[in-house]
Amino acid sequence: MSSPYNEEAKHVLDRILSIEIVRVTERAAVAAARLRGLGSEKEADQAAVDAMRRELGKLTIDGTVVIGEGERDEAPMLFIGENVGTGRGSKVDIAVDPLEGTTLCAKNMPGAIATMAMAESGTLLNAPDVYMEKIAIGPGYPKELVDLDVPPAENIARLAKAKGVRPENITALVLDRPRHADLIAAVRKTGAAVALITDGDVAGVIHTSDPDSTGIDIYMGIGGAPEGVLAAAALACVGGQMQCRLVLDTEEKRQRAAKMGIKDPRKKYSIPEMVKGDCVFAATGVTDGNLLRGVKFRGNIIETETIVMRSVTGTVRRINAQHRQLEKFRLK
Ligand code: VTB
Repeated sequence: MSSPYNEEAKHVLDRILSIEIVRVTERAAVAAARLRGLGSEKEADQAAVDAMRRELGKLTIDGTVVIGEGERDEAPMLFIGENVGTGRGSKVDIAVDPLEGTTLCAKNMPGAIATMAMAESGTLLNAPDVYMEKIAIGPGYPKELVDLDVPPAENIARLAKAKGVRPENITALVLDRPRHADLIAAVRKTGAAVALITDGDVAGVIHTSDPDSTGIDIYMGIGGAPEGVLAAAALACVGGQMQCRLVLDTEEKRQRAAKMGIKDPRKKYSIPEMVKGDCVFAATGVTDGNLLRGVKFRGNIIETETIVMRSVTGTVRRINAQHRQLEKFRLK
């Protein structure tokens, strides 16, 4: 009989890596936080990208970016297909959003994070940078309770029934966009409340995993596909359901998706179809938010808060770090 240790050893993503990736999101968050409130989305994003890439380069992995800053011709760094890490060690897929919520950071508004996920090679959905329809609820509900193809009111009714409450006691989180006007109206008509966010739907989806503390029962609407895969990686660790569908509404997008191996452009993906193997997920707060505190600069000390999760065990850690700005420890 194999010992638990041997069982563990079979997993490609060893436990050390799940701590190592914290450094990556910490460095990206600190770099972006230095540019908080300066009104420059691009610069803040670039600082986070540079820092993340530098730290990824130190990891003992043979990594390939599958969710990144864009496709090769439009992104000089962390483009889809780029190899990262030392080249030795486990072969892994990497999903990054070095600054999720560039506008939130540029305007110093709540909820900007630096985030990444790492998974066994070939197990993360390779999604093009297009929109994605998303619906997500927390753990403990019957399988396939909610569905992208049923009307919003029906999803709210099903969720309320399963939770044993009235629709009035349900809160849906939605990105505040004109494209969601009908969705928002339909949800409100049921009596359910709509909480709106201006950006940041990775954190938005994660909110559904702990409704008692976040007050969010369901995430609904259309956001970025890369953010969708990152959120799916987080839910793969903490539990919960998510259903997603790429918005491939032009021939050009369908061709780009086909090149990434997507055969059925209308496919609805569940979490295990987006994240097929073991994964780890980490996010560090850039600005203060419900999920994470932002970076604090206190004299010679920089404080960060990171959440890191691992799907094999479902462990969720919060890591509060103090980075000392002594010459020998200086964060670059
Ligand atoms: C979301 C959100 C991001 O983009 O995915 C959203 O999570 C979707 O795109 O933070 P639009 O802004 O075009 O609606 C962001 O807001 C920015 O990348």
